[in-house]
Amino acid sequence: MGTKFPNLNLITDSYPLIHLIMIKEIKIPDIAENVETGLIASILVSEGDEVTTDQPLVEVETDKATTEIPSEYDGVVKEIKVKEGDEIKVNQVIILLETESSEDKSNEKEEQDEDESNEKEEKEETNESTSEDNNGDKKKEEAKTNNAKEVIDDKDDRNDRDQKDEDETDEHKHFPVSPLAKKVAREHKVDLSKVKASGPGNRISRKDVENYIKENDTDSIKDESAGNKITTKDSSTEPLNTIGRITAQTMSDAWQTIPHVTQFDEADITEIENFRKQHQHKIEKQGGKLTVTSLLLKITAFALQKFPRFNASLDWENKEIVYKHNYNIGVAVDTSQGLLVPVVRDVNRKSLAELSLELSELAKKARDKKLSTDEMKGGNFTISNLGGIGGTAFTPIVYPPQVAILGVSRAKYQQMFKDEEFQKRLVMPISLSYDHRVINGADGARFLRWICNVLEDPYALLF
Ligand code: CAO
Repeated sequence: MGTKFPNLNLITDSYPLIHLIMIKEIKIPDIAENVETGLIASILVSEGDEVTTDQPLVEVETDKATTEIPSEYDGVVKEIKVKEGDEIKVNQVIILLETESSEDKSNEKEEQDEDESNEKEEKEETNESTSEDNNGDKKKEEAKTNNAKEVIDDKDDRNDRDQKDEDETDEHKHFPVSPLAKKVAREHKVDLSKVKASGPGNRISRKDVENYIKENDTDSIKDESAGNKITTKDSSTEPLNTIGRITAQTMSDAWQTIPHVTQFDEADITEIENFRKQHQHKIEKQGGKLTVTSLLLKITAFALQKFPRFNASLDWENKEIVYKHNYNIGVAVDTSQGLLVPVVRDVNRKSLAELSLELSELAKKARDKKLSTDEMKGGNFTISNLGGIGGTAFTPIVYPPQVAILGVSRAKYQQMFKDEEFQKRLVMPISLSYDHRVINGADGARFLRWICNVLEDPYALLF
């Protein structure tokens, strides 16, 4: 990996290659299967830092994991082309690293000797040039002197850099410091000379700096257990993770572009709950769980076939409604990382048992951060069931380019007047948010009532 731009310092006939600096590109590698993008979670080095092969340069966060991107070379960080929070793609160049060619490295001593002898030669030649008045020779000498000057300039550059490095090393002369520790120390204005090192070779690690901050009760601490949470006396901040950012962006776009209406209804699910309990063990034997959500998946697929406008998207540019001919339904899953919406494909073609197993698997995968991007693509409609948590009603936001979403709240036993008497019935509140550009109120109410009717009396499906 890495394209080379030779940065010529001196190549002439009379002077051998003295110092060849290469610029290497550090790119985002293939992080994981199906992962094309991520976020720069943190930058672990600064421009001008000297780095070694395998030293972590940046931390990249994807919806699956946080990964360190190591350096592939020894060198000096010339340019950092990204900043924390930037979205990056596989193969994107993130850092330019200045490296010396390998011959130079192995011949460092030789190079030093060469430098010295060049200087000597330069001196001799300059002396000689004063005694010679031959024009041709003079030109040659001038050329040599210019070349020699390049050597000196180059050496000066290096000396400058070496001096700068030395200053930095000087600062931490007796205590080597990891780049991450430097970064945290910089952020919290910690004097590294006061930090006790615990790493091998007395190296100060990030943990050492954080321990120092905690012990000394400085006004802010970085709490690793809570991600990158920064707590001060008065407030705390935590950068959004990838899922958080994507969700925030999607929700904000949806809220700004889709005129939402939410319709509420409730379904008496007493009978279907009895059915669920009766057949639960069959699905459990196969490793899945027959739940309200899997029943709703099946019923919703029927509803989408009956009401095709809900299985569509709006092509606003061409002022068209695009009807989908497959029945792929997303299910909102609450995970420790945030909201994920895996998609169950071809729901209409699958049995209730298959759907229950698939939903259990997808929800587990989502919580284990094992979902692929493909498994979250292509949904035409979404179900969000918050009933396992609680609540009486809510207004879910439509997930673009879809046009509607079902919100399910907690079923509760209620007294209901039915068949000329009060009965104890299990009643589940359901809401439907829809894009009012595509769906009108009457259609919304009809769609939701149809689902409630089927939940109340699944035999209605036979008609
Ligand atoms: N009313 C009452 N109880 C309900 C219920 C409801 N609407 N929905 C689920 N439950 C019960 C289940 O019966 C189960 O009870 P038992 O443990 O006694 O069997 C319990 O709650 C947990 O259900 P579950 O989560 O195992 O199964 P599920 O298929 O119903 O839900 C899933 C799966 C993935 C939808 C759910 O786990 C989840 O993550 N929900 C959160 C969705 C979310 O975050 N939405 C917000 C998105 S923003 O719009």
